[in-house]
Amino acid sequence: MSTSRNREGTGIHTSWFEEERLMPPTSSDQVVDLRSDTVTKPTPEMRRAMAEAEVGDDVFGEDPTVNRLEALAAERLGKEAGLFVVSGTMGNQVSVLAQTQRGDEIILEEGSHVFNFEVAALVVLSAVQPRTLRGRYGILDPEDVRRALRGPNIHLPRNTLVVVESSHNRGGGTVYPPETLRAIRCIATAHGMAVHLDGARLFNAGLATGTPVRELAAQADSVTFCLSKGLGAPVGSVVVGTRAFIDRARRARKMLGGGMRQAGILAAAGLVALETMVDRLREDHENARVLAEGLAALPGIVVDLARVQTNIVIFNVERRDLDAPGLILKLAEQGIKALSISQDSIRMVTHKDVERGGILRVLEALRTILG
Ligand code: TLP
Repeated sequence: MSTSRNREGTGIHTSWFEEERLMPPTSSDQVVDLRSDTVTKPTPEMRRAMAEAEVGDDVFGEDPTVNRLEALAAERLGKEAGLFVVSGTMGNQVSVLAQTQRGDEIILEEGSHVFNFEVAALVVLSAVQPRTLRGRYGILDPEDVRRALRGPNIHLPRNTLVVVESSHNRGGGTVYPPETLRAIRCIATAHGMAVHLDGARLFNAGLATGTPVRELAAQADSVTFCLSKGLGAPVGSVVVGTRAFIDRARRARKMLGGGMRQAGILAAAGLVALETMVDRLREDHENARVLAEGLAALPGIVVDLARVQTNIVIFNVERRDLDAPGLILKLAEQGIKALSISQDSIRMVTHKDVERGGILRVLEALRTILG
């Protein structure tokens, strides 16, 4: 396995870097790239907005475009204030830093991004103890959260934070029903705990549940959402919460080296993302459904259609002659990119830069490969 290229593993299984090295070169206009919605390119309108952005030094609070983005994000999510950060990872980690003390225990789902894919930052930066619970396709049962709570006892860590993720990446893009989020919030509040919502794909979750994002956000004290995934901006995420929380998160961002200067160039694209790209996520969900239904009809492919709720499709390869990494390589020969996330499962993520025709091409290629 190549470790030098191992920059952004998305699972326990990392051989996809090796797969990618073995992939034949294809010109980019022929490629259907379903590895992630992070591969989306900025739109012409974003590039124009970036070129024309009014800027200032954001560490002095003087970048008008960043200030506008933070205010708009807070307003959309019904919170007091926002903070522009470089990534979803930074958003989650400053949120944990701002809401915990060393030695606290935080509760989160065992497949969550914060626990699995943020380079153990929880332990390194916040020095908190993660207590993982098994959810159903990533979605926690509020009763499990209640049962996991510890009482006041000198021997025990303090429970101060619950982290939920919606949509849930490793769950396969599954979303929290609003009433489940509400129940978790009630339990947390009753025990003096905060809730952080990793809403990297919060707008997907909003569409899928038919719930305004501010109602989902209302069930959390802090929320991170990404501009650079399905919404198509080149860089950035926003954290929102109370003004006091954002003040602490801003200090944490500075400590991590995330204080940016004329960041309005990036925030300008984020504003376009937030203002114009949310509703079209619907198309990504429709494409994911077409993809999943097509996959379900293929020999040796197993996909749980109930799990396909947004723009992520995770399916299993159950054949003697081919495993998931092998299938990835065969797809790559036809200019189709996806990720194997274990020896027998593959993740495909739909997004704005793959239209329906691309999805049909993937299904056609799979039909040929799988016979
Ligand atoms: N997810 C990426 C990879 O890092 C796995 C992807 O391709 O799906 N929360 C969730 C739920 C995420 O899915 C991600 C990124 C993040 C946080 C982190 O965002 P970034 O990559 O901006 O740090």
